Amino acid sequence: ENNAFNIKKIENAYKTLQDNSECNSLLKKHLTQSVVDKLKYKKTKLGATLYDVIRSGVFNPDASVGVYAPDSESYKVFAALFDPIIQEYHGFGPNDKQPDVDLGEGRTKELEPLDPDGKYIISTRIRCGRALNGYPFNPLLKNDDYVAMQEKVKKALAQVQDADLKGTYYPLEGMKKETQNKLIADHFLFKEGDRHLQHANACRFWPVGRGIFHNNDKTFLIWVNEEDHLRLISMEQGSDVGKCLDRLIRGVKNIEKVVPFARDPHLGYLTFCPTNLGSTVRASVHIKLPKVSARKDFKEITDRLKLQVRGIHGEHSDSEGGVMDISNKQRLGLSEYQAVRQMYDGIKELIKMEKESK
Ligand code: ADP
Ligand code: CIR
Repeated sequence: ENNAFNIKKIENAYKTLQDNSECNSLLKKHLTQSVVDKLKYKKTKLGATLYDVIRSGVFNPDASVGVYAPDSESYKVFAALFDPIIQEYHGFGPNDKQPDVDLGEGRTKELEPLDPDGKYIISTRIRCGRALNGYPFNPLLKNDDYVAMQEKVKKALAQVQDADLKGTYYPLEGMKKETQNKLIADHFLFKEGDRHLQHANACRFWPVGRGIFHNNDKTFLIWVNEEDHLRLISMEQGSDVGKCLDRLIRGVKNIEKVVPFARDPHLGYLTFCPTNLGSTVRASVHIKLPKVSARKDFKEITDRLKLQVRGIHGEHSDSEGGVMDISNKQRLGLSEYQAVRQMYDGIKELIKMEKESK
């Protein structure tokens, strides 16, 4: 509710952020006094306020971005804050339009294995996010929504046709801690207790309605109701990006036949975090590049190639044994296929540099 108390919280949050010299988030940069004054009285139809948008980044000054959209309307109502953040993260302006869907069907063969000898790349993963039509994002979902959404998705998953994609849905509720921790350690399942998500009010009623589907080989997986309603994932050992993408495309097509996904004409597929809008694709490799990654200008190199570097256990984790997670950075303003290519071309270049370094 946008009462005096909520407005006070927004004003205090603004001061806290601006006074924190260690905070470098996009939220801090773009939440100016004039943006606060413009947005502090606003509310979406479902009742989300500016405080709900910025809460995560206020409690986590080390965030790189710091904002989430409680519902899709938030991207419009709070555009004065989201637009400059989206512009800076993706290079996508308020009048730009997400291109039509192009998953790369029929062209996956162009993406030959990046490292056929297996000298640098350990594994490849491509994921995309989807929202179910008619539901807001986590902070506004009720216990019953989680239950209903999980049921819908389970029904859809039971209709998967392709033999290699068929699998089982495992709800988090009732899962043995041991099983859960093993799935997380092996990179298959989302982690629990992410403080960025928790402070965004995204973990309410946990573990109700949360779970994971996977095929027998654990090469096609779907996360249900973690950060996004759905995360569809294709992953495998080695560097065959084309094969990995082909499997993801078939998975997406199998599911979208039965569940309608939320798509916006301007922003493309809708996601909870603005960094994932549009294509929603993060294509990554687990890779070792001892020489190139030791260079002082490694960050400049990856920035130029539009690549994002994460640690071995994903976002906000550290590298281990020299293994990094490197992916496309941009997701909005380019097609799904182009997002995969951003990773593919960049990694190709990094491997070339590694080979040429002394
Ligand atoms: P997301 O990719 O969904 O944005 P994370 O960065 O948290 O989220 O990564 C989720 C999981 O996927 C982590 O366990 C991470 O180590 C794993 N992962 C990411 N890329 C790869 C890869 N190329 N090979 C194996 N596991 C990967
Ligand atoms: C943050 O701001 O650090 C978290 N809310 C996650 C942001 C999305 N992740 C990313 O692209 N690094």
